[in-house]
Amino acid sequence: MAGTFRFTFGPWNIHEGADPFGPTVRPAIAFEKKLPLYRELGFEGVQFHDDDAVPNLNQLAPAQVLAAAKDVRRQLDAHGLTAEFVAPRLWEDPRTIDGGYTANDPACRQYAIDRSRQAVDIANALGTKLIVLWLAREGTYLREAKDSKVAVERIAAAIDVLLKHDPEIRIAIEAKPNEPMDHTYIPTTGHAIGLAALTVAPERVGVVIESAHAILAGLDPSDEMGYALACKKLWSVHLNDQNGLKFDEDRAFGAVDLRRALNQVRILDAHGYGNHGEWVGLDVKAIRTQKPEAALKHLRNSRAVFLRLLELSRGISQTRWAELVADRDYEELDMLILDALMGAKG
Ligand code: 3MF
Ligand code: MG
Repeated sequence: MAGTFRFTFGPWNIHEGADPFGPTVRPAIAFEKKLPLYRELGFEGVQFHDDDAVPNLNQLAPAQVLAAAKDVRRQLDAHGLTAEFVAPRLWEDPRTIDGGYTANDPACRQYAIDRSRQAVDIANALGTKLIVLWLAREGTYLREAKDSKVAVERIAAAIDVLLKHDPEIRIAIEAKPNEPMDHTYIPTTGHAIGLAALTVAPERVGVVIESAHAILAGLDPSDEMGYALACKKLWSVHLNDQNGLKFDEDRAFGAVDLRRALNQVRILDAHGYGNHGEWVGLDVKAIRTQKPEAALKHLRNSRAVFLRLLELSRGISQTRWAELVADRDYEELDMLILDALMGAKG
């Protein structure tokens, strides 16, 4: 069963270019100015952090937060856009400096839980039932600073609070092995799916897989996707690319390794990804050298590469492929794939 592909990105993917060693290099674009760009670029859905939808939400009363979120919903409707998910931003507030759900200070853990509960309310106002948890600071710089068993139990307990807060929401965990922390407690898809089993409603806890995060864990993103598909847990993807084990680059999809990108497209298409409403998220950033007027090309290119690889993948002779597998001639299969990637010989 072939897949159905509709695309999303988050407002943070139109980015001013700051990095840990230098300030912004492009002017900020207001959220209202970003929205019309989505359709122009071929995207139909928007991913949100809670404060992408409601800036400064910690300073607002709950009723004001909901009113602001409802206003964003009206803007989405006006542009023919859908909210894909809401993710609580649990890594910027001073109270999350030692982690959110795993912070050693109980008052800080409570802040993280309260803020996440509010993200669920924002998701409802935006019309989505999907919550994403990127567990950014749930880990350590110093192994001895936390107890890893207790930490995992605390993450599961926090997820339980959210699952009980709204019996209809589903939670997708976005695993990442490092950055900003040295090590995280939920580094891979397998860890995330294991964590689901510790919660009160495992069937409502799944994953979003980011290509770069899998690569940073030394894993192949398409195999991570296959694992999640086998477990019926692949509820979103964050496609991008990454040049080896260094900082999280969020390069355009396919920019580093086209074959690795092809295999991600192929596994999604082979198993009907998107036929139950799953979106293709592109978590990509323009490289810092890009001038302001040319700083959307990473989004355009990532989507275009996905669609070209889809066409390419579907064009490879399945008969020939099956013959080569049956014959265990993987060298010839290697060439079949490389030939497809290099285009027809002139
Ligand atoms: C970090 C990420 C995050 C998440 C986002 C939504 C800021 O490496 O990928 O982007 O994707 O928080 O879950
Ligand atoms: Mg991501």
